[in-house]
Amino acid sequence: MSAQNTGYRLNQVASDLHIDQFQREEFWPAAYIAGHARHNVSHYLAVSSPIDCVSHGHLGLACTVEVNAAVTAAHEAFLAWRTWPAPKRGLVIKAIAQQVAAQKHALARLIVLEAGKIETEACGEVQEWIDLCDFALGQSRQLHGLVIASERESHNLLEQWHPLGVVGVITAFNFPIAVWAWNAMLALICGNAVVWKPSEKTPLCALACVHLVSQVLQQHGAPVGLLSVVQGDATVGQALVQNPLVPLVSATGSTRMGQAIAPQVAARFGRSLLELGGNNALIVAPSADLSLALPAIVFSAVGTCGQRCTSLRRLIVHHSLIEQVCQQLCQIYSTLVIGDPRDAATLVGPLIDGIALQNMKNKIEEAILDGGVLLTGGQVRVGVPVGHYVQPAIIQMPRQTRVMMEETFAPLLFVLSYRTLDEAIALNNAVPQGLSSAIFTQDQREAAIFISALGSDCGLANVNVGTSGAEIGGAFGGEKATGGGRESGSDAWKNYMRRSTNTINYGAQLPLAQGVDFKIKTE
Ligand code: UN1
Repeated sequence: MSAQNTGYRLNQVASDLHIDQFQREEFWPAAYIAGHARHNVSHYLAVSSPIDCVSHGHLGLACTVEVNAAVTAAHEAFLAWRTWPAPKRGLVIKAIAQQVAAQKHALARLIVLEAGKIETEACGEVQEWIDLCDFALGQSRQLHGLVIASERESHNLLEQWHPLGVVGVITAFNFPIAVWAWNAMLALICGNAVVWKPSEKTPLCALACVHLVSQVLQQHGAPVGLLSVVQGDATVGQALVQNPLVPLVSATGSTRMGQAIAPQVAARFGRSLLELGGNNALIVAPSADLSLALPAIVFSAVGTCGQRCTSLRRLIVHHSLIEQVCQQLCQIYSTLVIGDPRDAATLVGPLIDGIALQNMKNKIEEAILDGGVLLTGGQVRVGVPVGHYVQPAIIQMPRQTRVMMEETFAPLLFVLSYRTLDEAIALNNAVPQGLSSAIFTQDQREAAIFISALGSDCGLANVNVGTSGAEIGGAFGGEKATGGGRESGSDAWKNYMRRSTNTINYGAQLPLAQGVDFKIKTE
């Protein structure tokens, strides 16, 4: 464990971000609705950092009353906001980007303290928010519809996009800011309002974001009810999911969570946008450039302590290289600095909590019973600080067993060997999830097959790039048990709008489509 760190603490960062004003006698607000904090001192959770498990206050929990108040305020705000021309909305998003850039470092430090990720990754996460603002600003002048050739004379057939209303956003602890920002910045640019239920493990990141955005909204005369936060566990999410004034619920989290949410939203004919579990694989082909493949594998497998939905879980190596790759990976793993994420030298911070740690240990035991060989890691790191620190582990497996079918949200990498590309692709695709995948090869034929319809069945399929660390410009999401949603770049904005098809007759006749001749007597 490295010795030096700048030792910044929550009270200091909270004061840099001016959110300390919302704490009352050790209680953080249960909700922040239309610019006002709401407290609940009878129903709360302890707030602590995974770095040292020291409590720094209590988080009041919202109830259905607060959720419904936030949705009502958001709906009112939406009614006004949708009348703003999109490029004018873009100027508000531009100002948000400027504020985020000015507070980038403090926001990153809050992520470090709450999620336990290292500072460079936390800065990258805040950068995703800034990048998404830039993207949304450009999008504000490109919410294009279509003019379609009509089959009727003197007719126009148009397609327009309109905002939906209130978008409910549910996010996970591992990207406490970026994933909300992907959703919120696009939802806002499209003319919607947002009610956000963040993870109860990272409530202060949400408070900092909503405070920053609310100030910008106020400065621009935009309705401050456009963004509210309701804090709490699944019961709070449930109230959001069931509210009929929420036409779209965008949820990021486990497959189990998505399975609970989607039918409820569908039952009231709402839409869901799901970004659920991944179980990502990377293929190392015989021609792979290992000087690229090895660092990509390590970053994807141990970055964010293996707690990204895009983290690498399964490594599929050509049999001719397996010994060399395993040996070199073990050597690199032995150099990883594990410890306090505030230390500049640290590469692997803590797991989010004791449950995650126990889960990783259980999965290692199960894999060994399946015939797996633990090549390195898996030990709990004892020492100061008292967080849930673990050595990233690599297990060589004889075949793809049941334990490899589930997503273990921890730095646990399974290794398999393969002989033919078909076999490697079949292994890649043989899990329930379909988020991210990668191949390292210098053979163009192999690369092209991997990203073709006959190759990876995932939403993200990369060549000579690891499974994690996607840019915001592409559509982000995956297939199968990952939920099918696409967020962030490309045309993901369409998820936050409804399509209106308009047929306009500028002639003096009323021809019917498909040549229907419907003769009525008009005298
Ligand atoms: C997530 O883990 O939910 O591609 C999102 C990546 C990041 C986003 C991960 N840009 O790893």
